[in-house]
Amino acid sequence: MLRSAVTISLVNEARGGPFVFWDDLAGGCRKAAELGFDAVEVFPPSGDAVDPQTLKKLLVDNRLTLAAVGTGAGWVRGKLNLTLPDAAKRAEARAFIKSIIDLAGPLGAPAIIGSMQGRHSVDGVDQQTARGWLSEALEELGDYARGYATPLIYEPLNRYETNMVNTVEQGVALLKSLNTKNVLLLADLFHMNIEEVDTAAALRAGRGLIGHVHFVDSNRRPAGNGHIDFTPIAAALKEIGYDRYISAEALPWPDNDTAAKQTIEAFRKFFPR
Ligand code: LER
Ligand code: MN
Repeated sequence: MLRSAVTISLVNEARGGPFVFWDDLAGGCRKAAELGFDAVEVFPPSGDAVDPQTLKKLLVDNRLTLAAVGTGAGWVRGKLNLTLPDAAKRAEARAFIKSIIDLAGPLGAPAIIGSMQGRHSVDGVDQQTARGWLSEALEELGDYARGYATPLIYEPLNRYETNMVNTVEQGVALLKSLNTKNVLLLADLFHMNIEEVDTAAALRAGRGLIGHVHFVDSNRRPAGNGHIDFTPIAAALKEIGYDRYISAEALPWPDNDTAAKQTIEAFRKFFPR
C-alpha cells in the first residue's frame, strides 16, 4: 500500500531547505497524525542527536511509522561526503551514515543518501575515482542496512547539487553495477522535473528499483503549487507496482501547516485508496 509521509527537519544549518516541519519532533509528529499522514521522514543533525526511545514513543503514541531518515546533515553541518579526496573524511562520512542507519534501521526505516554522494572533478578527484569510491561505499552501507532488513536509499539530484547521478537511468545503471541488491533509488519529483525528459517514463524505467518518492512540485512548493502534472506520475507509479512512501519533501510554503495540509490533500487526490 502506498503511504503518505511528511518531513521534519531538526537541522538548524538546513534552514531555508525543503522540509515541511521544523525543529520540533514531537510537534511535527502530532501535526502529521492530526492531518492523517501515515508516517514522518526525519532529517536529524546526526544519528545520536535523536534518542531512539523518544522517537519510538512519538511514533507509537501518534500511530505513525518512520518513512526514512536523511543523512544530509553530514554534508551541511560536517562538510563530509563519500567522494572527498581525504580518505579519513570519506571514512567519517561512512561512519556518519552508519549512525543514521543505526537510528532508522531498528524502527524499520531506510537511511537516504543524497548530498552525501558529493561531486567529482573537484579537489582533483576525477569522475572514475569518485564513482569507484561511491560504489564501494554503497556496497558497504547497503550490506550494513541489510542487517536491519531495510534498504539503503540513494537519491539522484539535479545538476546544481551533484554531477555524480542526475537521472533515474543513471541511477539504475549505478545500482546494476553493484553486487549488493539492497540499494534502491529515491525519485524526487523536484530533481526529476529538472533532469528527466519525461518523469513518468523515467519512473517506469526504474521499475523494481524505486524505493522512495519525494512528493513536491516544480518550484519545490507542496504538490499542487507548481506546474508538475501529477496524473501521469501517479499512473506510472501504479503501473510499476510502487508500494512504499510518498513523502512530502517541500518548502514550508506558504507556512508549515498549510504546506502539510495541501500535501495530504494532493496525496489523497492523486493516490486514492
Ligand atoms: C534531499 O532529499 C534532496 O532532495 C536534496 O536536494 C537536498 O539537498
Ligand atoms: Mn529529495
